[in-house]
Amino acid sequence: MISTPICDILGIQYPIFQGGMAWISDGKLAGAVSEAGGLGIISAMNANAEYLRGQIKIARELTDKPFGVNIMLMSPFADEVAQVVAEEKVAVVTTGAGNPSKYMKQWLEAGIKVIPVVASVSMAKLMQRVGATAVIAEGGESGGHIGELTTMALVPQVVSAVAIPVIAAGGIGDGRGVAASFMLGAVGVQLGTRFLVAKECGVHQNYKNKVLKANDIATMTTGKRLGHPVRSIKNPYSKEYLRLEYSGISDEELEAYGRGSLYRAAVEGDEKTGCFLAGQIAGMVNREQPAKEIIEEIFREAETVLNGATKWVK
Ligand code: TUI
Repeated sequence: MISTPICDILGIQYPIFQGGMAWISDGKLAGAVSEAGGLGIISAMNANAEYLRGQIKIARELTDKPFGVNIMLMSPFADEVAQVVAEEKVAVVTTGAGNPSKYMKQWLEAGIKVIPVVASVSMAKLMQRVGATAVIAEGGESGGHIGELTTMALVPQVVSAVAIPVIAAGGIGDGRGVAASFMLGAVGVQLGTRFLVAKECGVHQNYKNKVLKANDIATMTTGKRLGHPVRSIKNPYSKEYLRLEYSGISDEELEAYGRGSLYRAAVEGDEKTGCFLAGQIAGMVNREQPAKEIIEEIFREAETVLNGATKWVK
């Protein structure tokens, strides 16, 4: 069985995190993933303290094992949910879409292990300096808000630059990706899109079906003009967004067009006006499975790959 230092540091069985996906990763999904031996992560997304407290309670009812909360730093509620995780003494906090330095003291004093998502070497070094337990190096193959570098280029450069453990994310969908991540020097992986189709994931069925039907070239990026590139599945909404980006409309009008689009996709399943965030591995995902089965299948495959790692190399 595959085990790495991050398993001992966090008290988890498998070195796999379920990414915090806005409007998708709730207490039920995170609880199921943690109970199956991975690290489940609740997304605090753009919701308030009360929502987050409710989801933490749900996860705690499902498992006694550690789980995490992801704080999206662009959220207008970032300050209040940062306070909630400290009060609730959540085991792990991951952050995304920014620099969490201003919250570090508060979290470290509460005994929380902080594992920020980084998209560059400089941010990884800064996070090490301010006390992060580990970093998640996320390549632009991911769904949602993304950086510039690919996983293949980013992970080894971050591994060489910091002494803390590195988790690889972006473009990992199965055991081959997990094995490759270990080869790049990562101690673990974070997967979002693959867990989106977990049986325990309560996202709208239309969203799951979009991921299940996606092929390798089903995603595209929008939002570069506003400085926040986002990867989503091509649909009428994302194609119109891209057109508007280059149509000369104001930033405010463009932001107004984007508002509510994740909610419309994840909660309402609106195929025309929803923004279906997903990673490039959507094309590898073709069936719904319980979280436990996903994790076990991935690590069975990773072990097989690692044992035959020299198959093609004479
Ligand atoms: O955060 C994510 N993925 C997300 S957040 C999200 S919600 C959203 N809603 C509306 C618009 C945009 C997003 C959907 N998906 N992934 C983690 C991630 N963090 N990827 C890249 C980064 C990142 C980028 C820059 C982390 C740090 C960073 O630092 C820049 C700086 O200097 O502050």
